[in-house]
Amino acid sequence: MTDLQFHETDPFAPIHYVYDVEEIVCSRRTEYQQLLIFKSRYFGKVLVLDGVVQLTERDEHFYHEMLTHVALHAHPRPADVLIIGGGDGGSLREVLKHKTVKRVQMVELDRGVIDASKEFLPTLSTGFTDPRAHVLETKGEEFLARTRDKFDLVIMDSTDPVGPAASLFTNECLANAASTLKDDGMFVAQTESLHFHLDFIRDVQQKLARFFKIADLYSAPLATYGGNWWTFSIASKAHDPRELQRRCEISTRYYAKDVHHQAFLPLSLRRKLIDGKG
Ligand code: AG3
Repeated sequence: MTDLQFHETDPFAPIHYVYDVEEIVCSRRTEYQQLLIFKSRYFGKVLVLDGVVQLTERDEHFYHEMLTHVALHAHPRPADVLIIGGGDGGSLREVLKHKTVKRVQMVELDRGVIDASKEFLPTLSTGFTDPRAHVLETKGEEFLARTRDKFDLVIMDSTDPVGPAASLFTNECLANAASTLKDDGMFVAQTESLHFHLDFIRDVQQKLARFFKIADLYSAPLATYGGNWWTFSIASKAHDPRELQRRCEISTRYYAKDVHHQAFLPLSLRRKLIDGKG
């Protein structure tokens, strides 16, 4: 134990973690939120927004690889990708690993997160200098409501769906996400823990099923998010997200072909949890 500790105040989970802090790297108020980066001996640098841990250097690859590569491999040729949120750059870094990707539009409201990541999280923010990356500072739901661009893939890398991020999961916003996709487009969002947020996950799955041919759910083990059994809701207009359309040729630490298959909920469990049957 160190003398200095960080007590997480997660308004969306019935559990709160305490971290040993080695050093405060950055603590500042952005235009929208309180931003803290501290260093922990085990987790490396930890990014915290408004008291909630967003990522740690130790386990962020589980989250960012799984949020991005499942859809990127289930789509035959992802070229135009939209990332909503994700200002730390972790998702952007992963998306840019794919040579098929020609353009990534990131829509992040808080420039302060991008700036802090560029300054203090160099392993996350590598993608911002890539010529394929474009950043727009505006609200995700507003961008989706008015854009005329068409994408192969929409990725929602949001904070917990309480407060500002709640408006990304409304019927209206998800319908707009569906219409901004091409005919064989895919959508994926981080959707919290199966242990703690089942009602939220069910709600998102039911909404997605209205706007897409396929709505499905997969998970990844996260060390640092309350509930740990972390989910990603994926939806698709044509291709089955459980199937890989392309060989996995990129370098990853956790994502792999067999991880892709194994990550999806067994159908019997899905029926029970999401459809309330069986
Ligand atoms: N976005 C998901 C953060 C969830 C945090 N929740 C929590 N700790 N209870 C992370 C953004 C990383 N790019």
